Amino acid sequence: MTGRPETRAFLGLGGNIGDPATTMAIALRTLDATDGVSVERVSSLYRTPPWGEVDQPDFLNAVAEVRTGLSARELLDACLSTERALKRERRERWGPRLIDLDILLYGEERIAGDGLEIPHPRMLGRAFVLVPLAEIAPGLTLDGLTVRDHLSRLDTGGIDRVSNGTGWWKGTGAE
Ligand code: GSY
Repeated sequence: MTGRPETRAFLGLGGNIGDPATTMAIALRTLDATDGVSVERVSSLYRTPPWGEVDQPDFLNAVAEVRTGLSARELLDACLSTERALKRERRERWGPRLIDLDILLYGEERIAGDGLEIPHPRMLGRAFVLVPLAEIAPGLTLDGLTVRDHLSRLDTGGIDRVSNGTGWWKGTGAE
């Protein structure tokens, strides 16, 4: 408990090295066990064609909704330490990665500076973010349009849902 009112935040997860589904599941369980963070909803897992540097393996992507009493900065620190614990290695800017854990939205706040930019500046142009976000929050409004509407403007070709459900991260064998 932090004493701060709780905020609903959305996190984007992605990876394309090793076993990204397991790495992302461990990341979500680590965050859920963090004081002041509760993972409320998680999208299915999606296989997505690489954006940016296209000569690399497909990614797995997902989006999670968390309830948190942490500030945006504290939530970012929790994401970064989770990434570090998973021995993430940053390589090329748009290249392969073990796991990426990004804050997409933090309530309705707009934050810029000190290493934080929320809403995530590129999220509305990325189908690999909006497809899983639209699964768990289709009616959420951003810049006057719903997530569903933003998604309808993007090419979703090559994106496939690869989990049977949304329990893939819990480590119980349930998908
Ligand atoms: O944070 C973005 C990492 N990334 C991704 C990704 O997560 N998914 C897909 N499909 N392409 C990507 N390119 C980069 S960089």
